[in-house]
Amino acid sequence: MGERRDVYTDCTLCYHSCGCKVTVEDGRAVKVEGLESHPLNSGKLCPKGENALENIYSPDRLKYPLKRENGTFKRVSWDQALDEIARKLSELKGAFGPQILGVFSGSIGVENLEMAGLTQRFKAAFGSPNFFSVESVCYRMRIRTRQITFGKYPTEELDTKLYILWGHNPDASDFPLKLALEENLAEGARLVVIDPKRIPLADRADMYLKIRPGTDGALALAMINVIISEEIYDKEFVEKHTFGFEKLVSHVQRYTPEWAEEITWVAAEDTRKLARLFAGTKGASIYQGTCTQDQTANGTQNSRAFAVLQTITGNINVPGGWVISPRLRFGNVGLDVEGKPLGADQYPLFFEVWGRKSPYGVVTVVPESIPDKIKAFLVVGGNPLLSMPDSNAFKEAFARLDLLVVHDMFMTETARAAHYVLPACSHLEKWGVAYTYNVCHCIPYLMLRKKCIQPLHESWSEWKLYTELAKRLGLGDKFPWETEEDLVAFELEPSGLTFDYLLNERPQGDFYQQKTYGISEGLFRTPSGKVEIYSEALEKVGFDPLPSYREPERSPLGEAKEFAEKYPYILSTGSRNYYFTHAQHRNIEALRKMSPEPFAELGPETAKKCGVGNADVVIIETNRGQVKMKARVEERVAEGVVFVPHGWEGEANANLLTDAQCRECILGYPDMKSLMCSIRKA
Ligand SMILES: Nc1nc2c(c(=O)[nH]1)N[C@H]1C(S)=C(S)[C@@H](COP(=O)(O)OP(=O)(O)OC[C@H]3O[C@@H](n4cnc5c(=O)[nH]c(N)nc54)[C@H](O)[C@@H]3O)O[C@H]1N2
Ligand SMILES: Nc1nc2c(c(=O)[nH]1)N[C@H]1C(S)=C(S)[C@@H](COP(=O)(O)OP(=O)(O)OC[C@H]3O[C@@H](n4cnc5c(=O)[nH]c(N)nc54)[C@H](O)[C@@H]3O)O[C@H]1N2
Ligand code: SF4
Ligand SMILES: [Mo]
Repeated sequence: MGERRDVYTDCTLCYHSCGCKVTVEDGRAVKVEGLESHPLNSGKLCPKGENALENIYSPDRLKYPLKRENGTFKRVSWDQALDEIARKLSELKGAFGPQILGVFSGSIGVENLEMAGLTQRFKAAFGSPNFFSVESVCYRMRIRTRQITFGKYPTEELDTKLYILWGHNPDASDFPLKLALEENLAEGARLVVIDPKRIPLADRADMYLKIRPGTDGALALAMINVIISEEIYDKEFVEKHTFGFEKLVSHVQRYTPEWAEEITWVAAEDTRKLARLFAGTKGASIYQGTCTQDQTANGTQNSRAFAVLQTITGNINVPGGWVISPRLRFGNVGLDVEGKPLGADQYPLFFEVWGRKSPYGVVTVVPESIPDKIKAFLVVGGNPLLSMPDSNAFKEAFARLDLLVVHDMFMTETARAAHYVLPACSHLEKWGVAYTYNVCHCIPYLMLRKKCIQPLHESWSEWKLYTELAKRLGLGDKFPWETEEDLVAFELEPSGLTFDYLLNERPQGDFYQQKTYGISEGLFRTPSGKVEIYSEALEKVGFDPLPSYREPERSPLGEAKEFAEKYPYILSTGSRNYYFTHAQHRNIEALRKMSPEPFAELGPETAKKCGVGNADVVIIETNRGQVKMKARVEERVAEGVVFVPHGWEGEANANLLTDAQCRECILGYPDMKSLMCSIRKA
């Protein structure tokens, strides 16, 4: 028998980065298990993680670079592909300037220093500010909102006394939280679910509130109203640590629970009850959907209202509340570049607050920017033709590109539209940094992502791709790392944890800092030094400085009356599927068996009204397009609402229904949770 060893590393089949142990035999990974000592997953893996090897050794992996010629792909060498890509990029840069390059990395690149960081670096080295990613459809909205409120970025912890799942279903989407919830519920933690679908966790909740999609802000405002009018807020915290509370007091007078009931479908008495429960619990947290609230018309203001609720109940920097995690400093892989990314002028707060800039452009403006402003597009680890809103608009726009390059492990819908498709290494085939500080519930933990096996086929890591491409563009000096290990050592340097230490002494990873609770001097890095209940940052860009409510643009109560006649049902897309990450993993047989096909879900009365029976094939239509899939008549779903899952290809692609023009007004995020549709039997 040859060499057999166990390697401690992380799973990156979604962004959670659970710890795992990979057994490697004769250079082949043969087993993946959960890593017992990892604080996120304590030895367990979700079904995706358990089946990781089927993904890595899939026969469908891209094996070598491909070039599209006359509508078909032919095999080319890496040298040929990169030479030609570099030539085209140089030509376009010479003729139109460097900003015509757009780059994109997807959710697998969020927090991934090597993928998103190097992608960011590459476009800056080239001279373009146009870095797009899932950041402008997902999660950054809450980071931004908490930054303008707290000057920092507090997050919920895994353990708390009161979980308020507000459009968040950890059973499907948040494995670490699912594990923690199980434990804490058994020990008496309380649970509230606010969701238009009675998710299974709601059956075990103290309260379940069936809310109309897109109206969460109204409920949150009514809760603030109750907490203030019944004077059950944390007076000491408010007095010492907040700015603008008096203005909030008069502002929320009109947002009574009765006002909210008409909008949200939540009974006024339930709103009062929840407000009292929340205000009466020290160590309570709102777990807002990771993207749910972001993808509604009132997204930024919803996040603001949640931040204010945490604040006035004194649930900031207490165990079980929202906690400011110590920041880990990494070597800056990104680079500064002149100019603003597309979308920064329309949505200035997304780009900058108090001089602190972010490198991201707003992805909803991409379709309208091609070909005048963007002529070449590089996708590294994403599938925008399926995942971004309005697939038809993206498809038509991508067809106008002079150059589309995709680096992926598989032939995705986006790859099929590309001029060049380049094979990517999986996470087991390259070095990296795995850390869990923000999306992962405030755990300051870091580990080395190890290269467990050699790259399969002709796949390359992001480091190799960018280094080789940069050389051909005369930008080699911007990618100075001789090896992937050098790059990772550079990233780690400011953290004080070295590559060798994490490889040899703490292969299972290490806490990089202690969390501290309580409010210390200078904690809130806002202009007032306090929690800004009243936000001048918002006021400055023309929006309500206090949390407010806006009806969804596509709404039965809104202005679009004739719209509502044609599309009478509320459409929510993209509730997560436990077995897949977005469009990925459909090729893993064990997972596909668990979820063989997509279903549109609707309540029994709604189904009856539109003549749809269980398992009928239906057509769901919006102003942007239609999809076809089977219906599941499900009494857990609020009547009047249709749920369509995302990530399925072809005629079941949910983003044929979404609309890149239907955007949240402050940060430009697409509405994917409260649109309007019709549904009929096919
Ligand atoms: N309608 C609707 N649409 C949605 C959503 C919704 O709720 N509703 N949710 C949105 C959200 S929140 C998000 S975050 C986005 C996600 O959008 P994307 O991130 O674009 O979606 P994925 O399908 O995960 O695409 C990731 C791609 O990266 C590839 N990949 C995996 N590992 C590697 C690697 O190491 N290197 C490289 N180069 N490639 C790799 C995978 O094969 C896959 O093709 O989808 C959005 N789309
Ligand atoms: N298995 C798996 N896990 C994933 C992913 C995946 O693709 N697969 N994707 C990852 C990514 S990138 C993200 S962003 C997260 C997404 O994570 P979340 O955004 O938290 O999404 P879900 O957990 O599916 O929960 C969404 C819930 O919100 C409800 N909902 C829909 N519209 C509304 C509304 O308007 N208001 C309220 N209150 N509720 C509403 C739905 O019924 C559903 O139960 O998941 C991550 N985890
Ligand atoms: S939740 Fe599942 S897919 Fe995501 S990192 Fe953990 S084991 Fe992997
Ligand atoms: Mo996301």
